Order: sequence, then C-alpha cells, then structure tokens
Amino acid sequence: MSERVREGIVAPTGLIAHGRGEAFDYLLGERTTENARRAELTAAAMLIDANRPVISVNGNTAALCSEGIVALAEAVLARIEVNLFHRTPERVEKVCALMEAAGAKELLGRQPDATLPGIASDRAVCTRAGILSADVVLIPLEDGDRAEALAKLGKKVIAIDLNPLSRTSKAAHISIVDELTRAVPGIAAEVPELRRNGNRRLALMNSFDNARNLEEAMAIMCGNLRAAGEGKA
Ligand code: PTJ
Repeated sequence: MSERVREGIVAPTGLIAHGRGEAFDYLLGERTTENARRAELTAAAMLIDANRPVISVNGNTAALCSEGIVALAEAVLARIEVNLFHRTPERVEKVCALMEAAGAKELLGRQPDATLPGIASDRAVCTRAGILSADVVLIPLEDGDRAEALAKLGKKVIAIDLNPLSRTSKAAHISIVDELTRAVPGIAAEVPELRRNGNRRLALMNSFDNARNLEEAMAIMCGNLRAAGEGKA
C-alpha cells in the first residue's frame, strides 16, 4: 500500500483510511462473518436487479482490488467509474490506467461531465452516463458526505466499509462490514446462483434491515473484544 502512495495511486490520507480499516478488521476477527455474508448476498441480488448499476472506484479500491472489481462488474453488468476524493488529473489517469491494466473496459471518470448535487468541491464531479444516472451505486471505502448525497438523490447505495459506525455505513441501504478483498469476490461468488432465482433475490432484498445489520456487526466486534479481555481469544 505504501508503494501505491509513492506511485500516486493512493492518496496519503488513503493510507490513514487503510490503517483504520485494518484496526476494524482486527476487531472483526479478520474474516467474513455470517452477518457480512448476508449483506454480500443481498448486495449481489440488488446489483443483478439494477437497471444502471455503477461501481465507484477510488485510489484505495484500485490499489487493493482492481481485478476483483473488474470481475464483479462483468458478472453484474455494471459500469465502473473512477471517482476520486482527492482529485487531480494525474491521479485520475493513474487510477484509470491501473483499472484498465486489470481489464476494465469502457471505464468512466476521465472526462466528468456532471456534478452531484448536494456536495461542495471536487467530490461532486462525476459522469452523466455513470454515477449521475445510476440507480444502484456500489461505493467501497467512501466518505460520508458523498454516501449521504447519493442516498438523498434516491440511489440505492451499497457500501463496503469495515467501520459500522461511519456515516457511510449509516447512509447506505446495504453496508457490507467486511474487508474489501474478501467482500468483492464474496459478492461475485453469489451472482451465478442468484441470477437464476428471482424470488430469492426479492426475499433477500425485502428482508434486509441495514440498521440491524450494523448493530450485529458492532455486537460481533464488542464480543470479540470482550472475549479477548477475558482471555478467551
Ligand atoms: O482515492 P481517493 O482520493 O478517492 O480517497 C479515498 C479515501 C479512502 C482517502 C477517502 O474515500 C476517505 O477519506 O475515506 P474515509 O472517510 O477514510 O472512509 C474510508 C472507510 O473505509 C473507513 O471507514 C475505513 O475504516 C474503511 N476501510 C479502510 N480500508 C478498508 C475499509 N473498508 C473495507 N476494506 C478495507 N480494506
């Protein structure tokens, strides 16, 4: 990861975000919990049923999981849009090149032509064909303002964020509290089976309650911490 910072793909604050993620993953037990698996299943269902699904990619996501993102986009027929918080033309080009080296085709983000309402600054910049007109947006490692703005615009938001307390996790319709490189293939793995079963997709989406999902994730972390404090872990 620090090499990717030197290359200019990951923003310096991305390294701090990465460390925050590692700390939460440690509390989670560094594994995909049953709770996260249900969120991944439901996310797969929502992406399959979307009309215009988009996966938003930032520096951290490209650095950690470029090939996984491309495979997921192909599985659910989603567009990929490079959308950076710390936006410079050089970084946009580097992240786009990394995604294309991983096989991304018709990548969006080099030429933004739209602005997301409700956000000041560069974070609002996006594309009309991608995030602006998407009905479902997958946002790995997103900042809270943009997650809230996307939800306010009526988009279904799927977050991947190891912090169940973050504004992003709270704003999303489905928050996957799992490490990115486990979560992305975890969603993709569910696609072939779910694609054949519309009733199951509907049942998963209707029964998913994100507030309860986040409470469960926090309870798992608290339980792990308590067990460690009592010498059981
Ligand atoms: O590349 P840019 O310019 O778009 O910038 C990207 C960062 C990550 C710097 C930007 O989006 C940011 O500041 O994000 P936040 O607000 O720090 O949120 C990132 C969230 O992702 C935090 O809650 C972390 O705990 C979480 N996180 C970090 N690493 C991982 C993770 N979640 C899942 N898997 C990870 N590997």
